Parts: sequence; structure tokens; C-alpha cells
Amino acid sequence: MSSKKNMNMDSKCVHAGVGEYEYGPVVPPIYQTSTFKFESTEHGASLFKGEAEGYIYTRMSNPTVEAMENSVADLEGGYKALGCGSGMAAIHTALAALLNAGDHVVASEAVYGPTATLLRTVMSKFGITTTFVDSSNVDEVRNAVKPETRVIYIETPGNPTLAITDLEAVSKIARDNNAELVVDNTFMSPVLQQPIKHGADVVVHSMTKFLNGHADVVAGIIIVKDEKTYKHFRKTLNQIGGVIDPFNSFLVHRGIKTLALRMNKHSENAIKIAEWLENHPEIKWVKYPGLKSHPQYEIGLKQHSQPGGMITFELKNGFAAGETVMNNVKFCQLAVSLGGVETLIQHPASMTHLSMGKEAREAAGITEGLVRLSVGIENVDDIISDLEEAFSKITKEETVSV
Ligand code: LCS
Repeated sequence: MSSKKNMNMDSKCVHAGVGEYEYGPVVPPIYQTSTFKFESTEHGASLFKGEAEGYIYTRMSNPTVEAMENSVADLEGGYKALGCGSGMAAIHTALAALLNAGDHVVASEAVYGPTATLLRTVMSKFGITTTFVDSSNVDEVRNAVKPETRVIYIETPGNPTLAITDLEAVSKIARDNNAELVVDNTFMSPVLQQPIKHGADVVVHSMTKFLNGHADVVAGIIIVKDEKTYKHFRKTLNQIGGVIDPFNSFLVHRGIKTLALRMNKHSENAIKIAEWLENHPEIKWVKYPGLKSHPQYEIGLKQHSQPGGMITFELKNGFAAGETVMNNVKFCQLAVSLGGVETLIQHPASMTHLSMGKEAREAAGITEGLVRLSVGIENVDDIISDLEEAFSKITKEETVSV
């Protein structure tokens, strides 16, 4: 297997995690079983004690799940990974593994709505407090750290504002303060950004998005850097129980084979769309990590290889105009989620970030008029002409209403 060492990222996407199986299949079989037979009581006992290697019960481990986990761990440059039933299960498990009652978290204010809500509700019930900051401003992160801060939690780029956090600067703050840096890398995927290389301790993903890429699975994953953390996280996941199942693992692992190709195409399409939006007369602002107008454009260049597939924008006439666009697209689809092969459009303030509440949204810069576009891998001309057509309805409706 030495020829599989030091592979380039696009080759890793195809080969990583694939082991040797009975009958020599090219892809890992789906071991759709909840439990595994022991050879004897002695064998069962030695597996439970960790003295023998093997499988016991699928909540603890499963060969199909492990193949997918090894693939993502390899892509992220981590030690091992833990497949979870959703991105939220991954985030909850990671936080539960790292935090104790009385601990404090510094978190980006621009994160997926339910992540902020998890910190504010479930975690706070167990005595964990969180200070939300604009993590694109390193000083705000530094100033929010307290003696009891154990976790700095960020998304970069953040959902949905696309604010970029300087991973190296923030990881230094975590190290200096005996805290762990947890990075949600969903928006970039390991093909475009590997936070561990920039100092992150733990990486999480909603694999529902780019990693699977086909809008047909809900799943998550945690990537850790060392054996000790892995063993502790594995016990925590086993106790909480939010694991991924073998069939979804198989689908995600299959999706990952085209991840590099897809991320290239998402980025190639998105840059053209972002430029088109930036020059459109109806646009108030557009935010995309690949535009020089992005406030953290230079930081982005240091830590991601391409700008990815997510764009946000606001129209001059705010939500009313955004609503007209979202209700008039025919090729792009009005739906939440992101990172699939098809282009999706949605309104964070009334959808993905509704649970945060208006005040928290305002603090995070999620305006009522902000529209989010997850650019797919279709022909970019089809996406732009659909948007053009929907944008043309704004002018007509406004003309009619005047
Ligand atoms: N992290 C990020 C950055 C996300 O965007 C999401 C879901 C999650 C975690 C949670 O993952 P899940 O449990 O859904 O697998 N984001 C969504 C969004 O923006 N629209 O719909 C779901």
C-alpha cells in the first residue's frame, strides 16, 4: 500500500479509507448489521476489554463506517474520525466531550443557527456559558477569553455571513489559554481547507453538505488529532449514541470520491456568479470569499485553496426584492441545506437562522434581506440566466406597484 502514501488530494478523495475486504471488492461493502458474532465467550470478553481487535456492535464501530471515517480523517490530516448521525450530533458530541459544568466557550456569532441555539439552550442547561463574538476580529476573540474558557468554536467561512476567521491567529489564542479550537469546516470541505494544518484541535462537519454532496443523506463527522482524544471522544459518542449507520456511511464515502472535482466546479461557478451579482444594478452588496471586496479576502488566501460554493447577497430593496427573486427562480431551487450538486437558494432570517432570534441575528450581521445561494455544479450560464430572469421580476413588480 506504500503507493497510496503521499497521494494528492484528488487521488485521496478516490482512494482514502478503502481497505481490503473478503472477495476483493473495489469499494467497501455495506456491512448492514447491528451486531457481530464472537468466536467464544473468551473472544467476546477480550473484545470488550480492548485486548483483541474486531467488531462488537455497530454503535461502537462497523467496517463500512470505519472506511468512511478513515477517508475523512485522511483528507483532513487528522488522526481518526468519528461518524455521526448528523452535523448537529457531531457538534453536540464534540462539545460534550470537551466541556464540563462551569466551563466557558467563545464562539463565532455567525454560525449555523441551531449551533448557536445548542450553545444557548442545551449546553447552558448543563452549566456551560458562551460568549459570542465576531471571530473575524481576532481582538474580540482574545478579549472574550476567561480563565474558565475551554473551547473556542468557529465556523470559517461562517454560515451565512461568510465572515472569515484567521485560523492561525485564533489557534494561538486557544493554545496560550489552554483551550481547544474547534472548527466547523462544512463550508469549505477538506479539499479546500484543512483547519488542523492551521492549528485547529478538533474539526467538525455536517457531511449532509459538500462531503456527501448529493442532497440524499443527513450525517456528520468529528476529526481529532491524537489517540488520547480519539479514545475519549469515541467513549462519549458511544454513550450519547448519535452515530451514523452503515448505509449512509457508504453513500457519503461514495460521494467523497468526486469531492475534489465538485469543489473545483462549485468554486469555478460561484466566482462567475459572484462577479455577475456584484455588477448587477439591483444589488446592495454581495459577499463571497473569492471577491476582492470580501473584508477578509487576504486571510482567506492564507487558509483556503479556492473560495468554495457559498454566496450571500442583499438586494437594494431588501427582503421584498429578495423574496421576489426566491419566489421566481425556476432552475435554482428554494430549499435549505447546501453543498449539493444542485443550486439552492434560501432566506436565513426566516429559515436556517430563525431559531437564533432577531437580536442575535442582527449582532451576527444576518440582515433581514440577506439571501444565501449554494452554487451547484450545473452549467453556470443556466444558473445566471435563471437569476437574471428572477431579478427582472423585481423591476417589473416595483414598476407596477409605483
Ligand atoms: N454546520 C454547518 C456549517 C451547517 O451549515 C449545518 C447545517 C450544520 C452544521 C448542521 O448539520 P446537520 O445536522 O443538518 O447535518 N446547515 C444547514 C443549512 O444551512 N441549511 O440547512 C441545514
